Amino acid sequence: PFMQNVISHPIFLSGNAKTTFIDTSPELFIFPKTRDRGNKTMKYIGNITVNGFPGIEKGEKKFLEAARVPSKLILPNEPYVSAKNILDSQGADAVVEWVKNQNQVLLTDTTFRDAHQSLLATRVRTQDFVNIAEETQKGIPQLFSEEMWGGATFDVAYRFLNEDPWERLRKLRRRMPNTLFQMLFRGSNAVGYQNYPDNVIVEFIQQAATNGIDVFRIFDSLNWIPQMEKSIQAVRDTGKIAEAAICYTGDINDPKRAKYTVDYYKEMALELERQGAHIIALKDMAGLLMPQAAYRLISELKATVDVPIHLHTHDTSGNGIFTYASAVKAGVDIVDVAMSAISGATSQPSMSSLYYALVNGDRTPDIEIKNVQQLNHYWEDVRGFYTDFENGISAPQTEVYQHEMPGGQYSNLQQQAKAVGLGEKWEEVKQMYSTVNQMFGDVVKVTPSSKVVGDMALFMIQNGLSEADVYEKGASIDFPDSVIGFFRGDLGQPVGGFPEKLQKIILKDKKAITVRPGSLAKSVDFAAVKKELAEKMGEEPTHEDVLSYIMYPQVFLEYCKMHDQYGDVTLLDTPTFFHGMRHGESVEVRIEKGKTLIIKLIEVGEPDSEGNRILYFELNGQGREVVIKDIS
Ligand code: 3PY
Ligand code: ZN
Repeated sequence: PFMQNVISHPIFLSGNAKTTFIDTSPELFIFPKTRDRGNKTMKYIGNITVNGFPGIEKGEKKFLEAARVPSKLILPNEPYVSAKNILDSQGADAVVEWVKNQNQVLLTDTTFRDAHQSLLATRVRTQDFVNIAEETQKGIPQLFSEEMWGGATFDVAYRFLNEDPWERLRKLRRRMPNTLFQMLFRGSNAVGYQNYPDNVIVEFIQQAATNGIDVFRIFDSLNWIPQMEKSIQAVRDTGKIAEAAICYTGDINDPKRAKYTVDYYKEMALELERQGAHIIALKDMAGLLMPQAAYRLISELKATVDVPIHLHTHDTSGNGIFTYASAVKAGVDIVDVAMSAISGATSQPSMSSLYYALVNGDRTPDIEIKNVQQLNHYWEDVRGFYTDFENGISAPQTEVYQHEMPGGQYSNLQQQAKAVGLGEKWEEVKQMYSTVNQMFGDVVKVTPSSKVVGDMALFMIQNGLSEADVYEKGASIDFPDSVIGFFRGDLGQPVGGFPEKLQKIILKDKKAITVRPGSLAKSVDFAAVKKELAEKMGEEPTHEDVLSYIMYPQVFLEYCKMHDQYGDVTLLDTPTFFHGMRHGESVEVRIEKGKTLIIKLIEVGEPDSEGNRILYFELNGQGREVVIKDIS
């Protein structure tokens, strides 16, 4: 029925309304939000049109078509029983057995997480996943999993995209009920860059599981197992799949590098299996695992542990497919790949390339390649929406074997360098990154330890410091906070311990710890934080809000402010979200089923003496004005 509110009710309009009328008709005080939503959306568009999107150079909005969604997917004759169906009906151990019984190599698609984290600064928006989610499940039901959460996606969603990452998870979960959802979990660092108290880790895992995560890839940025134990157990307690990761660094086949040997990796795998890992991931976050090393290491790991092995690499060197083909020969169970259009270089190797590398063999992935190719057309188009965030690497770079920078960090550090005016010195930054790694004792470099190495490299170049300078003048130098924290043991203990001389120089009179930082941290009182947050938000936060606020207090509050001001901007198409509108352009915003806002920008007025411009819009055919302060 048509809902009306009090001011349009006939009794009210007749002037006969008494106070009892108001008491007995509370539903009349529900004011529809539509007008508000329209205004907020126009405000957002107006602001971007006038002032541009932070971090993007202002320019003409390109003419981009909506991305092509496949129309001719080939469907299996019978419904496919997926890994997700097995998890839901028989539990995690049954999935493990199912994986072990496969002859084919299984695939995880990283398009929704690591691929765009590594190529497009993690900027792909929920809407661009939502629009292809159902087709992805329909077209490739055989995927072992879709990696779609965690890593940097969590804070980037709030920080740069004005999105709630939990909502992304729920939206995709509804559209892909038969696909395992995988996330990258930084052990004691959860989805942040620092250690959190144990009860935060456990609570976060439970909420992630409740909202739809099935496979948790747990790693520690220094390969320090004490930092992973709680997470492995917490995932097991939810009934989901605990995939514990070994981060790969160095080169097992280089006789000059004695730190990270085959035996080192084998021992770590055995310990993770003992800790209860359902699957062991070999996480080659920088793409350092060369083909012959892959054959050797996977063979050794397969002979050492009983659980399946899941290999992750980045294609930075251009050797990714060769590495995977060698690993497949050695018996790897699952590998990570991405849609071609968003694969290669610092991202994962291409799913369809790998398919043809293995076609007509005994371990060929059981996928419908024509479907994969059709889905790829969509990603060819979507990549065009994000050209502002490209990292500029379009060809293989074998230098990664020297600098060892993770694929997911490359574009981030590049941005960080630009922000401090070192954009021109990128080659030097890469060189220094490698020097710092050796100064630190050759550490595992992955978020957040990789960030510490990057921070130190930038710091040294900015201040014109050489390695020798650090040792000679270090006593009078204030090092970056992240570096001090690292040497204090805040991220845990590196393999082989800290280099003592440098530790003294950096810590000065501060004391280092050798125990797990989580064992010293006080548990978080969730009820108290909830109360504090409620006051700041002016409304009751959800449990997910509370967790986000604990991880990223400032970022989360900023997001709330933006959300109040602009409403749900996730519904805008991506070119409009980043570039606003052209004069005369119309966009459609589907705000709910059967309700669409049609917004047309008529004209942008000249600024008044205070810089305010009036923007003339039409909202569903009605003229509207929005005032925007020009700060561009
Ligand atoms: C992350 O932690 O975000 C990573 O991608 C590590 O490889
Ligand atoms: Zn990765």
